[in-house]
Amino acid sequence: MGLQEEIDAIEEEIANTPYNKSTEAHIGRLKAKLAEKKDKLERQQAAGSGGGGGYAVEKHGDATVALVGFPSVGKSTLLNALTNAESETGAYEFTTLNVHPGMLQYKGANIQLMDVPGLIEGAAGGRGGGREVLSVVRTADLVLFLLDVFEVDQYERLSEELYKNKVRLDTEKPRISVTKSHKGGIKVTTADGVDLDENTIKEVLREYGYVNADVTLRQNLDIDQLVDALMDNRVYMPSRVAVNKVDLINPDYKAEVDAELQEMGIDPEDAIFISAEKEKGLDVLKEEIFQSLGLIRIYMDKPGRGVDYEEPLILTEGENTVDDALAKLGGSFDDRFRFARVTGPSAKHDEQQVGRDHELEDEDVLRIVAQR
Ligand SMILES: Nc1nc2c(ncn2[C@@H]2O[C@H](COP(=O)(O)OP(=O)(O)OP(=O)(O)O)[C@@H](O)[C@H]2O)c(=O)[nH]1
Ligand SMILES: [Mg+2]
Repeated sequence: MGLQEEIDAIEEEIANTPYNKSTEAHIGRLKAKLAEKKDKLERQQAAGSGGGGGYAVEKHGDATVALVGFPSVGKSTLLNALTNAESETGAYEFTTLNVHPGMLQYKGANIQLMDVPGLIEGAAGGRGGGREVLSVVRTADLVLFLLDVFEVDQYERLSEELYKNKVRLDTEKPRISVTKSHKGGIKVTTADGVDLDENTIKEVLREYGYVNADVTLRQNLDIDQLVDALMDNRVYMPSRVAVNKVDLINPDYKAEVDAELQEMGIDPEDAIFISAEKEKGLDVLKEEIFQSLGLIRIYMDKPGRGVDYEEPLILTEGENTVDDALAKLGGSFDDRFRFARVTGPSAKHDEQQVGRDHELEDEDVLRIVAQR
């Protein structure tokens, strides 16, 4: 049996096995096996097509957004409206890749937007240009779905495609720790509220070759999330939904769009309604992108030059310490650092003296005091 046939057979067996407590461990094992075989098949295809897997896309700016949508929904129009794409395109090495980048400048941050048109045509099963396009999506910090106001159900196809390609949206990486041991088999410790049977967890781990190990689950996971947690090639990132061409609808139709969004699990309040062509709603969209990326602005107080409010240092909510600021500043600050002074939202009082692990917030003013 070829690899593809094996995959088909396992998928069929999973589909035909009713899920309940007595079949849970068996399904767990099947899903673990399935994930492994799919990865193997993908690696074979990558090798066959000369792709080699490690496709590197250069990142520019403070953060990257992948713009994902069906043909003709208005991706290029939006990119041109938001960025300086036309003038910048030549500067990037995307000639062999069907990806169009542009730089959005907003609140002092440089946000790279990537128009990835080939996702739907090429992605299924990783053929054609799909894999390269997906590697671009996988390295992004945010996925922005762009939907046509008359076809918002496209969202399902798009998110399915990303899921199949190991992109996990709007969810944290599952918290689980696995430590190999020398004897005693697989020992499972679970936090309160974990529904999976110990036996299921063991079966899944055995499928991945563990014989002796200590496993701790700190949160409730289903089988798919457990498999995700054990495979190290899943990427986790936030996503937002923008609905384009709203200039074409009359106000009555909006309720219908809202209902459709709701049906797909999208709160219409969270969707961003725009017209890329008429440049409507774009200010809201920019702000939502900025917020979703968790970007924060740090105004540097430079000795003798005052506070620079024009070009803030951009950090993210996850990497927002003084240490992170030093790293981003580069140069010799790091070695010569004595302390910092902070004024603003994160400071208890103006000019608060802080150390390296102080966590900065949006619009803090930061002064580094260094040794001479
Ligand atoms: N009425 C209206 N038309 C729009 C809007 N945005 C884009 N269009 C039109 O929709 C068509 C497709 O727009 P593109 O920007 O080329 O779409 P795309 O998503 O880049 O398409 P592909 O590159 O083929 O994937 C063009 O004729 C645009 O003028 C909008 O907000 N309102
Ligand atoms: Mg286009």
